[in-house]
Amino acid sequence: MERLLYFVVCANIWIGFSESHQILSSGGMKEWWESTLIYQIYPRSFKDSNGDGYGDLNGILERLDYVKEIGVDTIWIQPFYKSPMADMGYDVADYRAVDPMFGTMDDFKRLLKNSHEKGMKVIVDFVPNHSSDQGEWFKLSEQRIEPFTDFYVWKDGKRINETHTTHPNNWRSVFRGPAWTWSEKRKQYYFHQFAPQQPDLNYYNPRVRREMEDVLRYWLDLGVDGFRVDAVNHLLEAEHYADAPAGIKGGLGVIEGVSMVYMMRQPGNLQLIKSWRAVLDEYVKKDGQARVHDCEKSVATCPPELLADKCRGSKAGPQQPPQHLQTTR
Ligand SMILES: [Ca+2]
Ligand SMILES: [Ca+2]
Repeated sequence: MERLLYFVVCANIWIGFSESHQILSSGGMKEWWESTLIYQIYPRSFKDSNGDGYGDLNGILERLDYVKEIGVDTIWIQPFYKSPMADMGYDVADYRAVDPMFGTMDDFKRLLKNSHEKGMKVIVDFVPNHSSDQGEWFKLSEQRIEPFTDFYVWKDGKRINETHTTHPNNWRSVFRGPAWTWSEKRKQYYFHQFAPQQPDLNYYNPRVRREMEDVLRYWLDLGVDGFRVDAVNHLLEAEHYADAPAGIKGGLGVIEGVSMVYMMRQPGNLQLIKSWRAVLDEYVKKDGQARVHDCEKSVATCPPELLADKCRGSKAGPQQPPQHLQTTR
């Protein structure tokens, strides 16, 4: 999640093939996402419709004709979910709710309907690695209330003498500092790849996997045309949680002198991505309408198996190539 300092604009032509495309399209015709022009919208700064100083969903609706007019046929809307905005909305407190800053669920439905009536597609962000620490899931997990007790990555502190404990290991956050924050309430540390306000979900817990698949179904049922999946390199962590080795200063995947080798590019990430692709394919099989599944990752840190599985060689992984976000600053 190289922080998205670019607020709007990032149009990309995506090209790729998918298994579902090969099964469902006929006569060699391309699916919409194979040649569509996508316009990225950070809603908070795009267009303010009610004068409160913040862009919103109705602002996007007001400018839809303009977006269409410049030749765009797909919009990708960055997170508009309920969030305390510790990380520009990439700290989601409720995966099924619109933040009041951006409007209401009815506003989103109206925007989606109008987009479709204009022949446009709508892609939304899916932020699976972490939620907000202000969401219900984390609050319940912190209190050890089932089934949320193990929804996040909780560890005891490492004892350093009879009286003191410290972080469970030496892992560093992408945003710098320890990747662990103490919860006085639970008397344990929780893990966060990014900000302390963004606790990582525990993907070794099958309930978490099922819940996040249902989040995808929720938006697919509303009618979205696909997802841009955030921070896929960070989904799973090495299950041994051992101290990471030192890294070369300034080297790739090294933060504050510590290698990210146990925090990124874990083999299981691809299986998670494939499981989400399978959810999209459930819908493709139902109605024959293709959906897009695009994973954020940089080429530099992309797991080799993802690179091999993207695009033309794709069988069940992401449909889109990873390079598009390389255009960001
Ligand atoms: Ca507004
Ligand atoms: Ca993670």
